[in-house]
Amino acid sequence: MAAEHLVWRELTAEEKHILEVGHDDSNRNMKDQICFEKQRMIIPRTYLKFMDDMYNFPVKKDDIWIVTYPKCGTTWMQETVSMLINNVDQEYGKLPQIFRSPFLDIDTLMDGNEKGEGLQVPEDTPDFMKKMMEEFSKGVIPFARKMSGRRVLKSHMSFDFLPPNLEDKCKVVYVARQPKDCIVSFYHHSINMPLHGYQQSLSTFAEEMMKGVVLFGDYWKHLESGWKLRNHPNVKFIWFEDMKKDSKKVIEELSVFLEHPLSEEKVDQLVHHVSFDVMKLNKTANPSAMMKLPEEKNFMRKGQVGDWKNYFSGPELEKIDNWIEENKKRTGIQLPE
Ligand code: PPS
Repeated sequence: MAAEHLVWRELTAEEKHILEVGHDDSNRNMKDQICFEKQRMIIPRTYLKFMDDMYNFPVKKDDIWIVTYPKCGTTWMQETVSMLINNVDQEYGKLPQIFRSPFLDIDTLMDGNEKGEGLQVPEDTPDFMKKMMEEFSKGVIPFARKMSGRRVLKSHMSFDFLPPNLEDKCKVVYVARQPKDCIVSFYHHSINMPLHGYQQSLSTFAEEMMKGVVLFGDYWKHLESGWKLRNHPNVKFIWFEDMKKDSKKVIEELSVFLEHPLSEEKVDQLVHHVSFDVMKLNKTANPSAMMKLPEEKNFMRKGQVGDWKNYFSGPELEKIDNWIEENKKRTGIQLPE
């Protein structure tokens, strides 16, 4: 089945310019992007190769899809869910998270990336994992299709791009984060990750977020696609901020939602396992290890609520706040306190 509702256009001269000057040459996919206007999705052209396979991905009833706009708590949720449904088994947790919970869009970002930077297998990797990596490198979608057991799949694409009526077919967890922290986190990710090669200031990045001219497009369009489904019985809509406030409560709710009961002891173990400091040191859960990132570029940066206060003030803050207010009014979305 072709994804006929997914109509794309070339970027305008202004959009092209933003991406062209915004990125160095470390990943040409960041400069060569297209726009799906209706969804306000901006994505490397390479997505066109994977679009139909993604849309037609065979969903299983016991799948769990984690759908998020970037930097909203995806990795944290992937670790939580994949360990929850495996009874917080530490042996299972030794498998790198990318194998336990593959990122279905990763080939779009990496495809044809000549420098090949990104995921690297450490020398001491056991043979069975090298084999998994080999399979993974051939294509994440085929890899995910072949996964056995209950699958935990991650995507940053909004719902129009995912298998149709996904929420009727399996469980979906949508994680959202308030926009100012998302901007700050996304900016740092974009300058720190070799796959991105962003080279402008935070102020410029914030402007681009407000225009929706960043990888994975418009924050609000994406959030709206999850917000609309928040009352669906197969969808769990979770704020990053609520995970911070009471991670135990969220885990208990997830355990009910995913129909996977955990003892009180296991819940406590999981709360500990996914706490920021523990996850930061966990080489299989923190993507920094596989990317061989130096400490100052750690993927697990701060993990805080309200970090934006260290970056935005004055007229810039006013502009961002106006953007937020307008979009809240337009969409009816209620952000967390
Ligand atoms: S990505 O690259 O889009 O998948 O990033 P994503 O995982 O969605 O978001 C990364 C941010 O989440 C923070 N994080 C956590 N915060 C608190 N506790 C835990 N366990 C945790 N794990 C990840 C991570 O630090 C990024 O946020 P910032 O604000 O940049 O620190």
